[in-house]
Amino acid sequence: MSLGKNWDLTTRSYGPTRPFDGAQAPTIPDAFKMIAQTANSTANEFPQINPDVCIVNYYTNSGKLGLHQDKDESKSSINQGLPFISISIGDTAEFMFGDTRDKGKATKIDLESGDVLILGGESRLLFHGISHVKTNTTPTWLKEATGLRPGRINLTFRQY
Ligand code: MD6
Ligand code: FE
Repeated sequence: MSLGKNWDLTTRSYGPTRPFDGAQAPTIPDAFKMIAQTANSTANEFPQINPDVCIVNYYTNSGKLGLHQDKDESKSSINQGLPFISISIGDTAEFMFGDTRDKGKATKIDLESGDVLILGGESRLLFHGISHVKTNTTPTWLKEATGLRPGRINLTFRQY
C-alpha cells in the first residue's frame, strides 16, 4: 500500500487515488515521518527530505523484487539526488545492489529487522532489489509483542 500519494505498480506512476477502489491514499502518520527524518538527518551527506510518499510492501517468505531503479519521482527530486529512506521490519532479506541490472554482478547484503537503508546523491539511481527473504528470522521479542505474521515489511519514504 501507499501512504501520502498512491504509487501504481502497473503504470509506475504517482497519483492521489488508488485505482483498485478509488480511495485517497491514507496520510503518512507523523510518527512514521519522524523516524524517517531522524534517520535522514544522521546521514548528513544527503539533503534532508520532507517525505510525501511512503510505500509499504509486505513480502511473504517467497517474496522477491527484481533489480530496478526507483525513478518514478519528479525530475527535480531525482536530479537533486534527494534520498529515499528504507526501513525493514520482520524477517531478514537479502538485498542486492549494483551499477547494472546484472544480478551476477550485484553486491548482496542482509537487511535485518530495524535496519535503515538510505539511497541518495550519487547512489539515488542505483539498481537494487530483494533476492530472497530468510524464513523465521524475525526477532522473537518482535513476534511476541506484535503477532507479526511470517515475512517482511518494508517502508520506503520519498519526496515526490
Ligand atoms: C526493499 N524496496 O524492500 C526494497 N522500490 O528493501 C524497493 O526497492 C522498493 O519497496 C520501489 C517501490 C517500493 C519498494
Ligand atoms: Fe526500489
